Amino acid sequence: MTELILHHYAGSPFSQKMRLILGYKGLAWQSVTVPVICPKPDVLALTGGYRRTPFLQIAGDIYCDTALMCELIEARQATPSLFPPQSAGAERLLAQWADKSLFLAAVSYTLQPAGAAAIFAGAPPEFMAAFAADRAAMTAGNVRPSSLDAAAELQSYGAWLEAMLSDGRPFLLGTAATLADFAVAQSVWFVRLAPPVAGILAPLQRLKAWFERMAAFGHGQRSKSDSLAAIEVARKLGPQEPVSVQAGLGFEPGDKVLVSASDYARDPVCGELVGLSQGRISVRRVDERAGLVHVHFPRIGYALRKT
Ligand SMILES: N[C@@H](CCC(=O)N[C@@H](CS)C(=O)NCC(=O)O)C(=O)O
Repeated sequence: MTELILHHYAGSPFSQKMRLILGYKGLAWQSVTVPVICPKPDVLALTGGYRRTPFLQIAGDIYCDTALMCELIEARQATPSLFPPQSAGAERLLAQWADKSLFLAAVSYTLQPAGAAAIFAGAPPEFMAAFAADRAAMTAGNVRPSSLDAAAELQSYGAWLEAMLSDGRPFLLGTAATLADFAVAQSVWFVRLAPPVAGILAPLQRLKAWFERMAAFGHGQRSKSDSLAAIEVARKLGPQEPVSVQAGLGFEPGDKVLVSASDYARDPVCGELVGLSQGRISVRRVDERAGLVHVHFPRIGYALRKT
């Protein structure tokens, strides 16, 4: 099987979601560390403009957004499943809430001054300023909750999660972990990275035990690589996954299109449409360094327009 290459960085919550899923599935993967802020020239060589973290590469196929990565990893390695039949689809709904509402509350709360000082301990003040400017540009036009608003949300969300575990079940939807557990775990993990503010979770003892069960899945077998090697892999192997444009969805194969996230970090990826289904968009592009690549996005959460 061609190698899984995860492009990520240590402090990224969505990356932590994927690292834990790779651990749960017992998969081997190559690790490429990407910059925390722009510029990210080696990221863009592969993605064509998508700057969010993480993304997953298999040969010359580039998978953006953890929602899509989870579907792909499940297709590659079905057990243990992220979508067990007994959860009856509830895991996707809960994961979407966690990826949006819980994540925004957790990050906005944790990055208040005392939390940010812990998260960025040892970083020079210029980096802190550059980080703030980068994220402000990335979320321009979005309203970010104040730390008090975020604290109020997080307290309620924490209580909801604690209630789900109140009957003694080990995981949020029952006896086995599902996608929902991993989506929630990334935010709990991020809050816990900042001890000065992590006390907000202290009353939630069932959530604490649940988090420890999640952390015990580990990160799978990780080996270190780098962005230049990953670009070379793409150039050498090219895209491998078959793609096709389904009829009746408003687009034709070969349409020149722009794809952009609909919430934040809306930098567009421009290319030729080679794949479209109810769940996925795939765009063909040629990069000077990476050669021919297919960049894949989930259909939900991404705007697709003809240029
Ligand atoms: N919906 C996306 C969200 C990813 C996301 O927001 N990632 C954060 C890091 S955890 C990010 O991209 N931050 C800006 C950056 O890394 O440049 C996903 O599921 O992958």
